[in-house]
Amino acid sequence: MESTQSLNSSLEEAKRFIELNDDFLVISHINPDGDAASSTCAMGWLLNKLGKRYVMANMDTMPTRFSYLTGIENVQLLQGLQKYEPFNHVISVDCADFYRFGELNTVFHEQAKLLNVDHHATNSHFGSSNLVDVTAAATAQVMYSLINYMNIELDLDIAKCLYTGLLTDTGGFRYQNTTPKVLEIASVLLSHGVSPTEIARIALETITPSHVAMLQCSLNTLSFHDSKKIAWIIASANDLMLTGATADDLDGIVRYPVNISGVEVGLLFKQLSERSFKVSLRSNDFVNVSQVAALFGGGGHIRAAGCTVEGDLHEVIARVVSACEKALL
Ligand SMILES: [Mn+2]
Repeated sequence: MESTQSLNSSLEEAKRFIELNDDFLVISHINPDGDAASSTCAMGWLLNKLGKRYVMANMDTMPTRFSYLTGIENVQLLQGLQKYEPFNHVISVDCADFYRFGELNTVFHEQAKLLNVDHHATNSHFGSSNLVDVTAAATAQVMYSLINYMNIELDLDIAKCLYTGLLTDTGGFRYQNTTPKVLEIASVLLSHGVSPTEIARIALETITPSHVAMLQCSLNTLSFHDSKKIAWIIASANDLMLTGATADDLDGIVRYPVNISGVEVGLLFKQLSERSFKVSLRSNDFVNVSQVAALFGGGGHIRAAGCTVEGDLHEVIARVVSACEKALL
């Protein structure tokens, strides 16, 4: 969003989309994270306040850690949508493009109108209406603006929801997107009775037994480049199977190599099949890991990126580490 004026006109557009229609389908991206879960529930909460009929859905089950979010138990999977008529009015939250919500588009009416509510800089404005604020740290922040704009009073349920989205998308108010505005909103949410300790513990700190088991296995594989500026760990298919770790359980494991003092680039090699590895790349101060990932057909952000590389494990490691080594020069 370039200016306050265009943000206001998008807010007005979103308000009209909601007020003038009914029977909405509210969706978010595959593998939902804290912001996706929070903004889905926040949109449901808002529609409920306005007396609208709606169905919330996602391709994947909502992470169990977010079970305290208002209405999350009502988020349906694709198969649960078969009993409804195709949806004429869809609201997507936290999706940068039309493909992020997976096959949920199979339940859209062919003339369906879509309201796209998001904060990603890469958002393609794929909706028939778009409320995209790229200055917002989270879609939860965009939802806060919309709820305010529509003059709906906050309660503890929605405050917990929005706080969760802000907290998770800012990495616990630590990332660069932790703006004065984010902390102002967080302050308002706290004044509605949100417990910061409780939400931080559930949303950020609690780890699953599978996560710990996987961490144990992968730390055994910790290796360094001669310079000690690149460090990596491996999540082998065998360890993934033995520990039962899901993608969610692997979350954050790549922070271990990059958090070691003196290390600039941290890598996680997750084995997808015999000769295919998903590589997560993280950096601290100067290496643009999205450029390194792009060399292998991947992408992402300057400090966090990913790519998939085919080959024998040792050859894959050698190729990626050598690309990182060049980026260090
Ligand atoms: Mn987000």
